[in-house]
Amino acid sequence: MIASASAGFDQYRDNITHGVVETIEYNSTTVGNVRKAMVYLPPCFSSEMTYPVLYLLHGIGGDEKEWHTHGSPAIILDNLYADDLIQPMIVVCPNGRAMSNDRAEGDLFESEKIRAFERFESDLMQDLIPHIESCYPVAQTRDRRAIAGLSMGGGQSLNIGLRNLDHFTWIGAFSAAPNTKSPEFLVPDPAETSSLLSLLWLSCGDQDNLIQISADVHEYLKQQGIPHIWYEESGGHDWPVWKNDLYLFSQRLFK
Ligand code: FER
Repeated sequence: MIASASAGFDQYRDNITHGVVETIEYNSTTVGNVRKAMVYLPPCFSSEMTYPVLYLLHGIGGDEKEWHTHGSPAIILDNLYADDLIQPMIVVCPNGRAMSNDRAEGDLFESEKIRAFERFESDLMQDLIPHIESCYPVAQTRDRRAIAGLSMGGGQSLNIGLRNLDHFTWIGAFSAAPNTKSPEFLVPDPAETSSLLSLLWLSCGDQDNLIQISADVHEYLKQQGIPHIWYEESGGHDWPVWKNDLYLFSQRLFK
């Protein structure tokens, strides 16, 4: 039984040390332009340290700003850090729609835009991660990178994370969307995946129409004996669920 976030977890506290959020730009060879991402540096950030990185992905209606506009990740993580409940970490929120116009506008379900969420794997692996690792004092080993996201970003986290276990060992999918590949495709070799993973987290609101996608992945993982967390919580396809997920998932990272 996993207890949901305690009251006030997402309320700004004056009397603690705060992290810093900045917008960065990087050159994407994948898309052929300059792309934006948002970077959270933890409280007491020092370039003398070496930090692990969580890549935190948005949904179909969002962009690199979505988590910070709706999910208060900086407040949630600052509070957890003040209470000594998380490891200090850098959190990168990219734009997961890897195409030249990556704004969330027009018909979001258009096939070109859905394909752009697939193309993001190359943008992340070839362009963004190398950029982050050249600009920030971050660890460059597989056990010091995490990937998680909500909905389309949850599907991307499973699709990209499980295919690149030489780069990520902490993977989280919050309310994963229909872009999620089939569990058999995601985990063709259960023994190998089990031996490489540090954490595989699946969660979804019990009122979410997409819950069957996560439940099917969970069922397969269970059948195959692959260690993972399956957390069904009360709520729909919405921010209270994803904020609660970030609060719980981040506490398990890099420990
Ligand atoms: C779909 C329903 C929902 C779908 C994607 C979503 C690709 C994504 C929702 C979200 O990101 O919030 O059929 O197909």
